[in-house]
Amino acid sequence: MRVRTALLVLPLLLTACGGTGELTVTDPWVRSSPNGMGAAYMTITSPEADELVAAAVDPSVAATVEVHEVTMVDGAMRMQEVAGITLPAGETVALAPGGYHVMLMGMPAVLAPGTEVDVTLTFASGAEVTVIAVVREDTPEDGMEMDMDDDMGGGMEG
Ligand SMILES: [Cu+2]
Repeated sequence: MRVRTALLVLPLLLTACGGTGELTVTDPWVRSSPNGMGAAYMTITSPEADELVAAAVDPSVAATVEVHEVTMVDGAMRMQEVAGITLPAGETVALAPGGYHVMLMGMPAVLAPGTEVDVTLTFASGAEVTVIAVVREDTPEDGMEMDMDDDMGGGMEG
């Protein structure tokens, strides 16, 4: 007696997980200092080459929001506004203390650790992403005590 074995081959349904992935922002957090300044940090991965060009928060959190980088000038840490943060395709770019950050200025109140802040990020591609960043304990020793590159004295809005 012959046993016939029918081998059923199920075609694998490949899910569309290649192609255009999504821009992802992970681990967003905020530092809030008693001097009315703070910063938002996160890591960003863009599937295609893009650039973070602007950020925004509610005016009750900070009057002014800029995209900054920290540079060393004559051994001293300085920070300055940048036109944008380049995001090479598929690479993870970190905004972290001592490097790129979303600068928060003119903060009317120090935010307590655990406070959630909506941070809206605008990219050169036109994409806009809002993330919820959580305020962490302020740790002054890792880099907020810096000279501003240009004169901030007169221009602060109150
Ligand atoms: Cu800054």
